[in-house]
Amino acid sequence: MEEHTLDAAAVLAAVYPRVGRAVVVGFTGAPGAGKSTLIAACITEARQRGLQVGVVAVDPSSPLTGGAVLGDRIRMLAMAGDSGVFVRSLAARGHLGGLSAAASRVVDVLDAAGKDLIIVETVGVGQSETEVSGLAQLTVLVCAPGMGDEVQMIKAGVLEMADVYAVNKSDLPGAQGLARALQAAAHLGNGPIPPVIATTASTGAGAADLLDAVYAAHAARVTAPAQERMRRLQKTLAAMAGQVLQQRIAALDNASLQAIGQALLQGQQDFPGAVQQLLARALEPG
Ligand SMILES: Nc1nc2c(ncn2[C@@H]2O[C@H](COP(=O)(O)OP(=O)(O)OP(=O)(O)O)[C@@H](O)[C@H]2O)c(=O)[nH]1
Ligand SMILES: [Mg+2]
Repeated sequence: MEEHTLDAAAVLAAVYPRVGRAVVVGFTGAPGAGKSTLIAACITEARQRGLQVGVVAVDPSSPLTGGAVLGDRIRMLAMAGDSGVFVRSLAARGHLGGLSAAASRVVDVLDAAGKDLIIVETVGVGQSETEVSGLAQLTVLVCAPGMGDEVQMIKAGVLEMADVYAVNKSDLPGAQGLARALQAAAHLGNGPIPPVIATTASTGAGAADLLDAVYAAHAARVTAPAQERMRRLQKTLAAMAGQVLQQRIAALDNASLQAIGQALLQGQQDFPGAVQQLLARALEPG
């Protein structure tokens, strides 16, 4: 297991000199908001602009759906034989740490392989998604009317995390009201004010505007490839180290765990001390 993680690291060493050129954008938002459909519309638009596209779909919530999170439309695009589109879907098979390590490796490899635009789809608006979407340079928050989750998102701090807001399903009632609410909320953060883009993913309307907004937000950042490479290298290293640590902890023998637990229960050890001890045990050379 650990060898597997570190084998992947050897592959990455070869690709890293070429990482940092792609625009990496995360699409996040509540289940059913239309992320996959919107990504498909953006792929079509990006291909018309001559861009090579990679998509990584991540489902941290469910080991059961497998790759089902990925919209059929995206899959159809990929299977239509367009070699300019590469799609990879990742589901939570074990720990989240493993998932974000796997996702960051796929993004790095796609970048090194020359994809111009890499889109990462994550479901939901919680902590785990923030971790995964941290791989991206930019985040598009996909909202849709009638889901009643605007207020919840503001609470969760997700609005502040996004660089562009897409009001999808603009063909449905309530879309204009939602756009106004988002425009008002956009002014609350300290950074640049995210633009609010109306889209109807099912027809492709607004996809060109959304892509323009993504590229404009990216241009405003002006990160040199070398800087971006270093940022991503740090993310990938931290994710891999986290994965190795989780594997080591899972592999600890019951006796040592029991000894640490006993010491804690008998008051010979406090919690921070017990955690330190467990970490030290996990990191002992095998
Ligand atoms: N009316 C309308 N329906 C849409 C639009 N975009 C997507 N849908 C529909 O909304 C449903 C959910 O779309 P998805 O693209 O699967 O949404 P998602 O956010 O990727 O969903 P999860 O991956 O499950 O979180 C599908 O039935 C789509 O056909 C739109 O612009 N208008
Ligand atoms: Mg989806």
